Amino acid sequence: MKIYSSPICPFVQRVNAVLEAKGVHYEIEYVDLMNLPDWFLKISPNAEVPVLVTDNNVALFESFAICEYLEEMYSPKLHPSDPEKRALHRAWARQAATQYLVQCSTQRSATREILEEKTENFVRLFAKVDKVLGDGPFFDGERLSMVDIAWIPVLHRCDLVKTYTGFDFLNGYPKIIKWQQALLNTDALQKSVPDTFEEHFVQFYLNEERYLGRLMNAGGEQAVG
Ligand SMILES: N[C@@H](CCC(=O)N[C@@H](CS)C(=O)NCC(=O)O)C(=O)O
Repeated sequence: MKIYSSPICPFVQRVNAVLEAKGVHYEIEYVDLMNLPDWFLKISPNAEVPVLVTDNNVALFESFAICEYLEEMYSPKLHPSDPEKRALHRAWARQAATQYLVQCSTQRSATREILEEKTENFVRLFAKVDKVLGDGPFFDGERLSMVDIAWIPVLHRCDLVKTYTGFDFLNGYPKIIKWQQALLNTDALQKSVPDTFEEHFVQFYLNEERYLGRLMNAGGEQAVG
């Protein structure tokens, strides 16, 4: 199977992490989002990545639907078997996924004021999940599940922003930070992005046009105060 991809797309990362957690073999082809080729537009109804072309040559789109397809097709199962628990996991996975683009937009803020305003909205996500997180290390205890994977793109990006700029979206949420650290150590996260991920991330989100880029170049949150 083949996944059509873009290096820093969170929706792609979610699908890749499921493929990695299940040990499914796949190929990756990057498409240029600024210049989408006609053949890609024919297989991607919304002109978006990810698209996963199955071994039966069927092109699947929408990351949520792709993840559910992979869950039905391949072991180990990442959803709990109990239907109520599974419904709750899907609901908490959706909380994260609906914020992928909110996080992207927050990270792209041009000024400190815009960043703070957007952060206030974005971090509501953490206040909600903080109330249901258990003792960890993962969302549902010892076992990595589908809901963890939906949170990987969000928590991975929070870590990069903190590392490079000192700006901490997770300030005040020690339980979420512990969960984030557990996820950062999984193969599913490590292998869900290309080797050049950080380079692309820094180029796109931490350039001089973004407040976070200027913060990084000034030596980070502490230096700036
Ligand atoms: N709802 C879609 C969203 C996918 C999406 O927004 N992908 C972005 C990249 S992260 C994209 O391809 N945008 C098209 C563009 O930038 O032209 C999904 O879950 O797969």
